[in-house]
Amino acid sequence: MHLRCGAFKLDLSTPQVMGILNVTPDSFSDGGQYTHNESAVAHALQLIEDGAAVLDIGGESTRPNATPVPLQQELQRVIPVIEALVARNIAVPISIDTYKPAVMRAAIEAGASIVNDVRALQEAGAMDVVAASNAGVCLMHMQGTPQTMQDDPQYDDVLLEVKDFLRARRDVCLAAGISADRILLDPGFGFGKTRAHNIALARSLSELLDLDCPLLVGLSRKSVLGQVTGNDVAARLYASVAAAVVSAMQGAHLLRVHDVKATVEALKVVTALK
Ligand code: 7PM
Repeated sequence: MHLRCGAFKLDLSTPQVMGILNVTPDSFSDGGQYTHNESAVAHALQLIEDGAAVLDIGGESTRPNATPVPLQQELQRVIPVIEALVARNIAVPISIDTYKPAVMRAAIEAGASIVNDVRALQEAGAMDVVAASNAGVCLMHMQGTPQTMQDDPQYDDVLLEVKDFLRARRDVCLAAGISADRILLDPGFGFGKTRAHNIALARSLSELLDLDCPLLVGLSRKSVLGQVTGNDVAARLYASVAAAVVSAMQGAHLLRVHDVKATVEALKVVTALK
């Protein structure tokens, strides 16, 4: 099992980690663009040293409840960081977390190798941008929109609905000429799902392997882990590592996490004991 993405062929025969690169503007300082870029690059190099196989960089626009980030601001936040990392010849692919085709195009042009799209390329023009490139793509399931999705999510059968959606989006990609080995599928934990929905999905994750694409799982620090442990977001490390281990044991190929070092170490045990 592998993912073709840009110039990379990512080996997913053992579970790997996608490190979440922090490019959130620091509310305590006003360091400007240069400080922003410098600290993002330093964080990225640390994530690689910690064992990340992919870096995921996002300008915040895909976050639940986020106030929409204007296009120019999103571009200004992420593109210089991608350029700086590519200039350093880093050994891992860069993923761009966006649903906006213009950001996808600029990021790929700057050297990003994967498009991580919480809207699964449903935005007008997004499919064409990825199809015209050799980038990989992560198709994520979401019910509703980030602004309202947690209001009252409802499913008859959450696994079936997520699986049908991911199959349909995968098939649209295949028809557009994006081969299956460029596609990651992601059930989208926390995106229009209650605690019960998230737990039902996590329990039956392996069912999604039927779709014949590698699976990406993002449970790191998510609210379902807060509901289970009673811990706030700053104290969800152990729960996040446990969730990554359980997901990997169910067949997840790529774990999107904040705490790369701890997760990579835990996944080594999963790999050794499998
Ligand atoms: C606040 C709440 C801030 C939630 C950030 C988040 C995923 C993703 C995100 C995921 C993929 C987070 C989320 N989650 N992309 N982007 N899969 N593919 O915890 O689960 O980072 S945003």
